[in-house]
Amino acid sequence: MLLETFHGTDLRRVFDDARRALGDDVLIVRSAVSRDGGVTRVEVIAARQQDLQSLRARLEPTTPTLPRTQGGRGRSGPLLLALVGPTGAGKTTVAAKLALHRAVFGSRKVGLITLDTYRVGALEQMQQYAEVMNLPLEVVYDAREVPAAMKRLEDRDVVIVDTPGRSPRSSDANAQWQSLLRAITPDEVHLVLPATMRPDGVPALVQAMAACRPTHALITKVDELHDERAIADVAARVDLPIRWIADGHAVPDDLHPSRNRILGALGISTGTGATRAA
Ligand SMILES: Nc1nc2c(ncn2[C@@H]2O[C@H](COP(=O)(O)OP(=O)(O)OP(=O)(O)O)[C@@H](O)[C@H]2O)c(=O)[nH]1
Ligand SMILES: [Mg+2]
Repeated sequence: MLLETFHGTDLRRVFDDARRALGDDVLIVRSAVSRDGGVTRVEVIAARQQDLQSLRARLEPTTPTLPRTQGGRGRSGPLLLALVGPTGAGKTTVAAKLALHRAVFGSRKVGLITLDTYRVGALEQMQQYAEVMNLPLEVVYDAREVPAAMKRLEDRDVVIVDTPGRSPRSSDANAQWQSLLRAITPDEVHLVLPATMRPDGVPALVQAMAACRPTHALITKVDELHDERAIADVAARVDLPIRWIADGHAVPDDLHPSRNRILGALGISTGTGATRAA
């Protein structure tokens, strides 16, 4: 875990325990002293400075720049941003939030593609969003349809690509939509994962989604956490840059830049913020 909690009755001793467990670069994220029935109770939450720095370095403060010609590929046209992840993680809701949020792509022209033609109701959900948002939507069933769909969306600045949830049972279904995704050649692939998942399950999920070549992670359902610090444990395990987090059903308001929210949950704002255990 990124954050370790230490308990005791003496602050100095608990600091020492933290340093012994985490090494000399330990940072005290938070400490609390309370009196309970005449007994002093100390709780110290600590992390390795190196781990916090690597997390901080992955929290991207800005939205992507949208040149008409994408770097490296020499391709002109919209930025292609795909959302992948487990079933029910919040991909479609995030697609709508990204498309609509003024702080994300501002007044840029957004288009939508869905590859989710399997689940009953999935297409209707996306069509409803597209209609309400008044945005063009392309439904792609087959890789041969990709060029024509892209042609119809070529005047867009950004195209957000929604995908079906990863089915742990049907590798055929996964292979099918993943080959459509490869035909689209997205610039960014955000792995959408719920903050409520077990942090130690994150590496296996990243591995399972490797065929989609995720470039970023996007953590949803932060509102469902009992303790918002748990977001940092999921974020620390994913080892991908994180630009946004989502914390509710409301489209588009419940979408936020990751940086202040995750560092804020850790009680760290600017600078290192935390205290070195002296
Ligand atoms: N509490 C909470 N619920 C969310 C959040 N984002 C999405 N949801 C809810 O989670 C459920 C699933 O959301 P979808 O956007 O359909 O998830 P999905 O990943 O597209 O699901 P599939 O397409 O079935 O894989 C819906 O009830 C959403 O309203 C969030 O940040 N917080
Ligand atoms: Mg969906």
